[in-house]
Amino acid sequence: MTGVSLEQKRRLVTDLPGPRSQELMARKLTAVASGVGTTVPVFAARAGGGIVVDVDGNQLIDLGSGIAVTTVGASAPRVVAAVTEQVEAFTHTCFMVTPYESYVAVAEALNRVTPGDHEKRSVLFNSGAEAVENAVKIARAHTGRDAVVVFDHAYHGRTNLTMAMTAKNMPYKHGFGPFAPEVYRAPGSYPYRDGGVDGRAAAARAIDQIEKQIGADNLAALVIEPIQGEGGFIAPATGFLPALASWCRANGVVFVADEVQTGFARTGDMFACDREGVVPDLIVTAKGIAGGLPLSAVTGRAEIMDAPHVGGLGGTYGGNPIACAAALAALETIEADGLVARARAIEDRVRTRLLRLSGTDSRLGDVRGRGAMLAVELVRAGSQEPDPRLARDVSRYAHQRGVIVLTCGTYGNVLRFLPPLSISDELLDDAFDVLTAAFEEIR
Ligand code: PLZ
Repeated sequence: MTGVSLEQKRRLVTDLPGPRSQELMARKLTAVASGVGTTVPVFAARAGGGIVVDVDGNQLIDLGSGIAVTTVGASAPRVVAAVTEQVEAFTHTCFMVTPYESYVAVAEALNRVTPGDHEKRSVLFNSGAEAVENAVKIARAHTGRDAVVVFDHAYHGRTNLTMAMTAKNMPYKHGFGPFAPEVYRAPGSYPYRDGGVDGRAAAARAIDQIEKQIGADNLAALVIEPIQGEGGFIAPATGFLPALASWCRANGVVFVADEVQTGFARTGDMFACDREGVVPDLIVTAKGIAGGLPLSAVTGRAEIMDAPHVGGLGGTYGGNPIACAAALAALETIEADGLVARARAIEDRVRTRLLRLSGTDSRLGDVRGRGAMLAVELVRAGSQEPDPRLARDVSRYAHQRGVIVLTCGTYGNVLRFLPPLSISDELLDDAFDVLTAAFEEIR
């Protein structure tokens, strides 16, 4: 099912990192700005299915997908073919200069697959942060209002406006201010840590604060990740998102779903909003949209999307033809290969393993997430006190044994699992055997 020629097996032929990776890391230290960190100290040579091959010939299991990007795999056959064909035809003309069909086709596809059957328009960009910024621009143009509300534990990017929207100081914001004005933060829904407040009550709490501190009349947009990603894979209590969406509708506030991390089959639905039937006014997508090529989008109600003046939206590379070709191929792969169902099957398999572990080890405080976006929040045994050291130690243990696993969370204590949907069951089982051993050995 992977369609790639890489053998789908974990195999270590050197200690990790191997000698070639160490050499490259030494070069990185003298050539690359130190502000850019790396999670796993191996350099990639090839990747596909559920495997990353490093420059020493080690084969690692990929539970990260390059942070939820390579949902269809890192060398998905349809994506490789489409990109190759496009790169031979032309690399770039700029859609704002001489347009090309694939941009229009991606917009049509996004208008079709995103939640809601109302009339939609789309616009394409390069990164998630750039698309979030543009969603705010569009909402401001439509409403004539300035304020934007975001939530505790939110992550929306690293550009100036999106730094203001992101909650966590370190490493994203520290020393990089001043930040954009008119961004306000509201309390969200964090079932593990907010004492069992249900979704409706959590929404009422947020709405009360928004009305008192901002005023609905001043609010252009409410921007929310339907499952928070970098903040800790926090799925809000049922009812939270629908209540916020209906308050927005009643108050003329543009409801923006940031599905940069959750979109395109990742959560076991095409979009995370689909689970509760929430229809956002605007939806922001990136990451999984294009099989690893840089592409992002804002899609939404035609009357909102068409509010900015002609020429008001754009950018040199937005909707680059190679990225568009990749997106059409990635979407075809998701639909033809049944990857939404595959994400649910991965959830069953991984959740079973995590619950088995958490049943015998109280340091696994909360198992959560959906589809192939699952996580475990680590705490000190018998408490809810975050344990970022354990998250770091377990992930390092896994990295040394050839399993790429990422951490996240406001407290840095969440292990998150984002395998490509092209991964085999055998690789998942092997990876979770390694993680099980990690929890047994690390005390
Ligand atoms: N919105 C919900 O998850 C990117 C960030 C990694 P860009 N998340 C990974 C890092 O440390 O920089 C993200 C996201 C959500 C927006 C973004 C931003 O997307 O493509 O990284 O700009």
